[in-house]
Amino acid sequence: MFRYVTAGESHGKQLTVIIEGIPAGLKIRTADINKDLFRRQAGYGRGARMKIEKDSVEFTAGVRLGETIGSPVCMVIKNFDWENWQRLMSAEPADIGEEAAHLKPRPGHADLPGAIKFDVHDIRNILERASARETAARVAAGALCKKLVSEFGIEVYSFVREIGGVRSDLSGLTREEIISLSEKSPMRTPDKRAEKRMMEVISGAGDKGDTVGGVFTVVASGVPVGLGSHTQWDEKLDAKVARALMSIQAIKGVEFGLGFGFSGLLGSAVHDEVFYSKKTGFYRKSNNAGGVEGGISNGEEIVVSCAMKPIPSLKKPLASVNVKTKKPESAEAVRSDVCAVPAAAVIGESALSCELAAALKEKFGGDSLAEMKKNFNAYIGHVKGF
Ligand code: EPS
Repeated sequence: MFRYVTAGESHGKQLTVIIEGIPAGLKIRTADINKDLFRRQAGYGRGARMKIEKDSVEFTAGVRLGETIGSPVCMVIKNFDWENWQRLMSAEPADIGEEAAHLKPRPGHADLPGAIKFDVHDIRNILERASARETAARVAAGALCKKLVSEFGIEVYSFVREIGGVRSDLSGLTREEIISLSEKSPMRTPDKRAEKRMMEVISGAGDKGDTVGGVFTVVASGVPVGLGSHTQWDEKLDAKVARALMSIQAIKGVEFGLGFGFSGLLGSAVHDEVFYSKKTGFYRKSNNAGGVEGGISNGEEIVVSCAMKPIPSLKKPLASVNVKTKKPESAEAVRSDVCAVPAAAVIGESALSCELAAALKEKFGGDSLAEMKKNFNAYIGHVKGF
């Protein structure tokens, strides 16, 4: 059984993540986790909050002498901004004054449906947890899972395909070039010309108090054939990955491989024909399926893209209604990011890594990493002999 949960409010004391099902014997250091936390904080278009936070984890359970011990792994990340919010976020009863209440819901945010559902007028109770700050905890879980899946030859990376309508041109780039160019780019995109235009669009939108969204792609290479199953709807690997990605704040669309592009083309033009050679076994010359057929990984790269909506916290707010007075008012104008698509790409890597770790654990079991690898190697032997 593999699962993870997070806790923590955006301006609360800390974020916490607990991950169950990581086998014993996985070597892990805080630096492995902090590397991805740092990548998540980067990117042109982030707001002032990122200057306050410097995310790093502390392991509080499940790791001893640099190795997992098979018990639940717990990691905490301090919110440095909490210093400024202690009174407003106090766990003990405190008089915070009526004027502190956030009463004007932002269209596109969890504010209004959350307030109605949880029966609160001060929307802070909703926005604190709906905030994308929570994703730092998920990235910590993802970094641990990335380390686990790398033991099985799986590498996960991401890049930004589009921001504010500006598309990157990936033609002619190798996988290695896409990875290294994206890693160096403030937009996490391999196309320098598009990067410049994306930054212009972001600064233009920011100047007008507006926000922009975009599309990122997450890739996992080295995934063996046979993760996930066609036999039941909720065992399909693509369904599980799509759920994990869709749950990232502000994601409104998820597609595998050609995705929506499949709909207008003929079957003969899109399906990845099957070839065989003694050396490589079964293989494909294209990967429109995005590495999953019938809910099962097919041995090709898993390629999944996500559309992120523009962040709903606008400095120049949209029309709304005060939830207390019911009078029309502009939505609350709060500090936020103009664009967080590059950060979302890193979060996407984490979501995919967690699902792949879960799928590996389900298929190969094992309480220790050595046991899991033994089972994995036996299966790979079967695949090679098929
Ligand atoms: C967020 C609003 C901003 C972002 C935050 C998500 O925070 P604040 O309200 O403190 O300015 O910076 O993202 C993070 C803190 C983060 O670590 O990604 C929101 O409302 O969702």
